[in-house]
Amino acid sequence: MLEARQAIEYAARQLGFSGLGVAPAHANQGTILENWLAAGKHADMQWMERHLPARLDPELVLPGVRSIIMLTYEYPRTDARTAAGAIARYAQGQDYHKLLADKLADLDETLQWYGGTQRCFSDSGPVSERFFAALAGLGWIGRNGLLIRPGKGSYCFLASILTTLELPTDTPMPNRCGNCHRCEQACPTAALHNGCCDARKCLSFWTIEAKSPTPQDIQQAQGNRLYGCDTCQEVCPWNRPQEEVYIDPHLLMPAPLAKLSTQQLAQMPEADFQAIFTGSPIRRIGVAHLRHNAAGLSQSEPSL
Ligand code: B12
Ligand code: SF4
Ligand code: SF4
Repeated sequence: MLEARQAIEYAARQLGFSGLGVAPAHANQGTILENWLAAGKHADMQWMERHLPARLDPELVLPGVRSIIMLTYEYPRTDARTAAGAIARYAQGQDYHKLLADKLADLDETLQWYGGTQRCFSDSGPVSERFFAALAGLGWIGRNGLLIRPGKGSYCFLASILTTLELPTDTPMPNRCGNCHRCEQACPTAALHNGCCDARKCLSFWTIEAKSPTPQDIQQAQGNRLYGCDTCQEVCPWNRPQEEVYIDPHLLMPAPLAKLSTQQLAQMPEADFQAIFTGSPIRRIGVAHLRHNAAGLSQSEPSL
């Protein structure tokens, strides 16, 4: 199946993916995820408990799966500030779920040509994307929990293609964090331990995923984070620009978003929210959560 692998590598490059690696589908993931869930570190993301069996056994996601193709897609590295506060770099432009789903559908077609049946995801299905990306030799899991690539750092989306084809696999690379602990030290809520993030403390969770109001101690640490948090990536020495990479212009911040003030956001009418955020990943949290985040900004000291 060398020919299929070469074809998919070529097609992925043409579609703008920056890296591709292949992992065997039936690798043992150990107990990290189970222990994380058992300790309640997923906060109120109940769907993670439901996904556990499929996360540990890709056969439940695609019967007959043999290989998992992991891909990286770069997002902007420059910070994403609005007049009100910071948006996580990955979320400043168009919604990557849709952008990558269309590209993954093209890659699916290429693999069908070689007789494969596929299921494709990017942050949209029960797949341990970081585990398989590391196993596919794309990088290592840093102490900030993210996949880090030598020369390119961690500012990338991961996408996965489960396929029934048996493709040549790649070799994992050693962890290069060394004695560095900058991410753990810089995290404003001490959410990082042993390469895992405790969502109950993580500002990314509270400003994006949480369904309940932010506890006061977390809100005090919010600083100028309007949506998501990049602190544990900003301090990582592997994210100092090294290689030039292609950045998809769809992922850059549109001008109307950059101009929004805290007051406009905190009082934003639903109709304005729909007009400004349709097509953005931020739309998913809804206007009430965005207003809540904006209110948190005005109550805390800037910290980025
Ligand atoms: C739930 C989730 C969150 C939660 C929980 C965070 C967490 N760290 O678990 C919240 C909402 C807080 C969150 C935040 C963020 N997230 Co998030 N998130 C996810 C999601 C959906 C599942 C992650 C998960 O299962 N966590 C639980 C832990 C225990 O499982 P795991 O991360 O898979 O860990 C495995 C590996 O660590 C592995 N492992 C550990 N050590 C080693 C060593 C070796 C050698 C190997 C082989 C494996 C290995 O074992 C674990 C079990 O399989 C993934 C998408 C996906 N389907 O995987 C995106 C994902 C991890 N998130 C992503 C991003 C970008 C972010 C943010 C940066 C967004 C932001 N700027 O605000 C932050 C970063 C926070 C952080 N430091 O992790 C990207 C990461 C890209 C990358 N370069 O790694 C992903 C992959 C989405 C995507 N497809 O692009 N996220
Ligand atoms: S995203 Fe922010 S709050 Fe979450 S672990 Fe990283 S630095 Fe800490
Ligand atoms: S900041 Fe240091 S410890 Fe954290 S992920 Fe980067 S290299 Fe590893």
